[in-house]
Amino acid sequence: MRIGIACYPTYGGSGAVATELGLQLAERGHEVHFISYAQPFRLTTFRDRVYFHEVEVPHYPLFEYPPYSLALAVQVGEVARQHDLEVLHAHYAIPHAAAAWMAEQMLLDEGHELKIVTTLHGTDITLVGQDPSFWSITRFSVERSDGVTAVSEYLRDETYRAFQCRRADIRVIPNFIDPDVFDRTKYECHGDALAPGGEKIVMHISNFRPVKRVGDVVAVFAGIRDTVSARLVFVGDGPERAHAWEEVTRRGLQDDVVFLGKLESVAELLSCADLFLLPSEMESFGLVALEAMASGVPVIGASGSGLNEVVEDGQTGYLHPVGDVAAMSASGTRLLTDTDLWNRMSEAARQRAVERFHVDRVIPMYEAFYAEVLGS
Ligand code: GMT
Repeated sequence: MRIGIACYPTYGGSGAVATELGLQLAERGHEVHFISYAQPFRLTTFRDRVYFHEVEVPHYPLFEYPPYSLALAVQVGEVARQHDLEVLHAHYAIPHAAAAWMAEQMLLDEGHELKIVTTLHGTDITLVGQDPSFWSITRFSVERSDGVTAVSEYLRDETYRAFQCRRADIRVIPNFIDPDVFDRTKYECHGDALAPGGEKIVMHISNFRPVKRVGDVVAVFAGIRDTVSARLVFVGDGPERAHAWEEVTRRGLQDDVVFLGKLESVAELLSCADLFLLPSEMESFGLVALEAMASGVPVIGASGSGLNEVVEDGQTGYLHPVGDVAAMSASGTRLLTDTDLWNRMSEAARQRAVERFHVDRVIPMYEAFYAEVLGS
């Protein structure tokens, strides 16, 4: 198949999933064309059958807000014409699904039929899409896509609830991992540098948006630190980093917390983690929790959203209500002080990640879905 992928190129879940999916599809013999305003951050080396098309938005004095969605629609149309694309896969509804629909309409006038598949990732539905400025276009884009997938049952149900998209038959295709990449036995752990005194390593990786509740990460760690010799390692960056640092200083934990900033070597870092914290207000899925589990790291997180479909409470980690930092600290302390329990959970986490979310199990679901949408 000849497939276009429109996605965000940045450090974040939807861009990571879109890029890994495209690379896997190319390895399976498909021709893949990425379309975005910059090279996706995980697309760093030459790969056979993989192409990148940059979207350029011209600057003009009248454009206080340069119309990226229009430039994207034009580029999707161009790439579809030049490479005879069959499917355009839009990752994150806003603006990719809307721009894809515009391109589809322009191409139809020329007799070129391009099918649009949209994958909903999370905040496009649960946060941004529900803003009154975007609600109706998000609903329209979902309903006008030829196929729609959501990364969890939670997100599918939330889409039906918030947008009443009765015309869309939303399929759940979960996120995936390559267990050969996320394998703690493959990397030399940097434990000596991160925890020079042999402390347990508690980790959080995110884009530090308010939804991640990084203040809770610090509070949960503080509770664990009361009884366990441990260090907290933050990876990533974003608007709440200053707030996280404030919480660290307010609690006098400066010597026990390290901020590494944005790093791409996530698998390597996870290989020396003992515990992963993800107390988000909401996660449609929680890809980073899956990456931690595949690396044999139990997860402590917040219940009530898509994370429940990834972390099996009491088996591969513990989930507690959003904001219940005391319960999260108690579970983390228990895990880090009971070696048998930790070994059991670490093994179960890896096993669940490999059995349910293996890349070789999930990519064929997308291939089958494209074929269904194409009617072949
Ligand atoms: O909030 C993020 O972490 C980024 C965001 C994105 O779209 O880039 O992540 C969302 O998509 C990921 C990949 O499908 C999911 O694993 C995350 O759970 C989801 N984030 C939220 O729902 C908050």
